[in-house]
Amino acid sequence: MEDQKMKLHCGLFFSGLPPILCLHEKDLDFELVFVDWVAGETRTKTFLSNLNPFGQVPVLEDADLKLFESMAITRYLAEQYKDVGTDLLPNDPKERAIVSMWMEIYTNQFLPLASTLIKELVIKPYQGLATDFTPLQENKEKLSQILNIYEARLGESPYLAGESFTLADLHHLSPIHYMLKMEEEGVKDFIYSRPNVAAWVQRMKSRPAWPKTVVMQEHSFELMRQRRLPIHLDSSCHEVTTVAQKTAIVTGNN
Ligand SMILES: N[C@@H](CCC(=O)N[C@@H](CS)C(=O)NCC(=O)O)C(=O)O
Repeated sequence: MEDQKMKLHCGLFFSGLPPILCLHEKDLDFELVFVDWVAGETRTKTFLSNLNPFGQVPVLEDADLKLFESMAITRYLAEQYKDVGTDLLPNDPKERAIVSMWMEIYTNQFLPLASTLIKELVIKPYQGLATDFTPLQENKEKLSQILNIYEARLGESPYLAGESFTLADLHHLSPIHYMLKMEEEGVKDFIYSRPNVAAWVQRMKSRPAWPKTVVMQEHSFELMRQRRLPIHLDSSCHEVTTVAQKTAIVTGNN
């Protein structure tokens, strides 16, 4: 019988974490296929023609559906599996519009600034490239102003869109997780110096789905570091497939 388990193709760093977190919030059974995009695995002919012509992860496969773009993936999961696990999107159109608004704020205001920090201070060092400190100062000032608005908002309600945890909160946690790992002066203080923002982050990290997400990501990273690819993990972090087609993917179809 054909295996209908959902598959999430996912790599290191922040775009992959929201779909993993969403799948755990929904308590859905899935298989994680780790893709080493830093090593060019999203640029192979196979990947481009079968999964995402834009050459990026994450990509979700759910039966006949193939979906890329992390926000499209989490919105699909929230709608398709609405009655399973945590409900991440309110029914009321006005409440739902507030969630959409904060997701737009995330994409257009928060993420460009946070992702520059992550690119310069996490990804480039990981790739063995030099950090460019020039954009960081201006970036930090803008991020600080934006987070002041978050601080005020989170003084009014425990989550961005109101009383409950939604997709809007879920997406922020991933870049914030990487920011909190940075040793660069002042970055952690963006979060910790703002009591409402700090409490919000703490509330999100206390959710049972978060440690499962981090364990899965770190386990993939560890396996990748040992070069035991390809990496297929099930929802409980067990390896479900070992070795096999990596060589075919990387060399045969390049
Ligand atoms: N907007 C996309 C961004 C995806 C993205 O940037 N993915 C990175 C990994 S975090 C990637 O696959 N990079 C490979 C490349 O661009 O070559 C999303 O949210 O899914």
